[in-house]
Amino acid sequence: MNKNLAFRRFFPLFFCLFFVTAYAEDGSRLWLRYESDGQANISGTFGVARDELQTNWNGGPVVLKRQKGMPKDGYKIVSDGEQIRISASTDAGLLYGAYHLLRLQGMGNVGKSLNIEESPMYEWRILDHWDNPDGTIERGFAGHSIFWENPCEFVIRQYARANASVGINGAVLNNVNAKPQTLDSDNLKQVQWIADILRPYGIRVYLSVNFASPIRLGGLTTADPLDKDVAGWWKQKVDEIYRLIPDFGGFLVKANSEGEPGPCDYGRTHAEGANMLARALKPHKGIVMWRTFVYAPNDPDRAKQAYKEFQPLDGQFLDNVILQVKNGPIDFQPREPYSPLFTSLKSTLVMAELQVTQEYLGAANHLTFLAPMWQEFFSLVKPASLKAIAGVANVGDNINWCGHHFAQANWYTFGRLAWNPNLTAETIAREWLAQTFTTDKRFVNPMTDMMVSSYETVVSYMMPLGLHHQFAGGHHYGPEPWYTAPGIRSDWTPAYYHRADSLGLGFDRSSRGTDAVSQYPDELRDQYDDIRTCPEKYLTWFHHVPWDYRMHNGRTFWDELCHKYDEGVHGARRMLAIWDSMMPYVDKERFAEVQRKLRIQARDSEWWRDACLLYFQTFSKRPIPQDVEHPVHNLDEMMKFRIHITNYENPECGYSK
Ligand code: GCV
Repeated sequence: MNKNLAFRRFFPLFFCLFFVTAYAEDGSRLWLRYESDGQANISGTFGVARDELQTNWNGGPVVLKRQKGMPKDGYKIVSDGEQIRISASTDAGLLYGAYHLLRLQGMGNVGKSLNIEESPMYEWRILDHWDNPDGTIERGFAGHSIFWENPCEFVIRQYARANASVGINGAVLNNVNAKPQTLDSDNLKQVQWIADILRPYGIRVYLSVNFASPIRLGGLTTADPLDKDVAGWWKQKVDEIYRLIPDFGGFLVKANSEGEPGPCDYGRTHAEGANMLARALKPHKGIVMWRTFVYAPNDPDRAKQAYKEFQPLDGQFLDNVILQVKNGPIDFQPREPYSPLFTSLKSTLVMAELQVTQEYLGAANHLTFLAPMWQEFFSLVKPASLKAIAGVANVGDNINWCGHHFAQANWYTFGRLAWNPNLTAETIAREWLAQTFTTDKRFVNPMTDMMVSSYETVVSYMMPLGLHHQFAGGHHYGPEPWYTAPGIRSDWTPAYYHRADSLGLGFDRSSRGTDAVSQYPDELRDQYDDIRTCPEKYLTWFHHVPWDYRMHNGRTFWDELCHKYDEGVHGARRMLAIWDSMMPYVDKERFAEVQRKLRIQARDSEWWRDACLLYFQTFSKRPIPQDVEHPVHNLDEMMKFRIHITNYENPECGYSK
């Protein structure tokens, strides 16, 4: 058992013995840091909502009551100054109402009279865990899985509370790169055990499935979705699951992508594959979330491939299939325009897949608050056009759950936005800061600004002006714009994306290039197609930009690129400086841990700037402008710089030349 998990497993014991009056501020309580004497006067419906309030509410009497006719998961909170009434038509609604009240308490903001009515934008608000059966987590930066290999009931219950407190109501328990053993009868018993813990918190479980399971688990000779035996095998498997877990949510499928099996192996379409599973799930009200993250070589531009594969299938999916589309057309890059599938699938249910874990945004070392990124997405993809929301989780068995205290904010944000995508980044940051640290304005105000600007800072020092996929080979943490390897597919190398040459930088996806712009609605197509109207944040995404191209601010493109990188570095240092000045308001454990990470981030930002600018300078052959800080490394040094992939948590020990 690893150290973290051992601690967690025995945490309740430690808690009772040592920490009744005071305990280390290790982040394990997340934003649920209620302080109460447990003497609240709570009446009405029994259940978790009542327990939560009984234990954690500090105010006057609260009555919980069932009321018919309210929207699913919705609630009302009304108070006349004497008594607070929470009403909802379901237990889950009452629980969400209870957490709303506790949130107000945590923010020091309950007020005398309340009149609140809420219901979620989406019926499905799901965390996808990329957890493997051996307990490792793909792209996880916070230790091991809380579900597989020595799971602990106490931890899973705390996880459920955290999710319910922000309205998350589903969890896919395993990696989309799914092993057939997921559906093994023994494994399903463990899934049942987890489902039983999560259920009282309104959370349903889902599984990622391997499309070749009928062969690899069931002993059939084919997994062809049109084969009767194959469909029969899935039906039996689904029936077995529902006997154990009557409210099982359904399947998530990664098919014909990055080597995973799928219907195309048998000459069938994604729709035929998804519908076969959907038929098995339908009698139980289960759903299929079918991912569109495919990049088959049907077009030389990877950004166009998923659209070309799925758009022609629009209208062919059954009504319990939801296509799960990553926010951008490539792969969770620091900044991408939205995937054009969102605006082109008119007769198919679609959900957005966001990445909470910071695979491409500094892992658990960089403070990157993701709310502004997701807001940017929602500014173009209308929330109402989506059926559901999924987020790739950043949760592991690390004592602070996410590896970085501020990465907890992204988990929190995912839930809050899945409930209400119109919330602003500022509102969410304020809520989270006040509940997680202190309500003191001298802390909350500067830290809100810092969090909200962190995303732009990170994009600036990593990949400004539309750059994407400039990561090192073997991991997605540091820069290696020069990276290549013998025999590697070209779209796994940075040069495929940056296309630097003596003329300029960027991928020409305009109508003169790959014409990816034509996958967008006319108005956006025209805007992106013209280098003068294309938003500068997407410039090298859509255009091969001449080094001397004049930017809106009058600088040449090369000079602007240098300025952007430099702004990023200065932004990272400013974050450290702001945090340093927060010392009076933060406990010393979390202060020191965040400070250590912000120092890593500031150093990494220089690494990004120096590596990228020095490398691109070999093409631009232009001087770095005098008014920006000049690289402090040499390119040949940068090219020898390596980080051991196992050492993200402590990269300064992992660096080698
Ligand atoms: C789960 C990217 C990641 C992979 C991930 C894949 C996906 O390629 O690097 O780790 O696999 O996306 O979303 O399926």
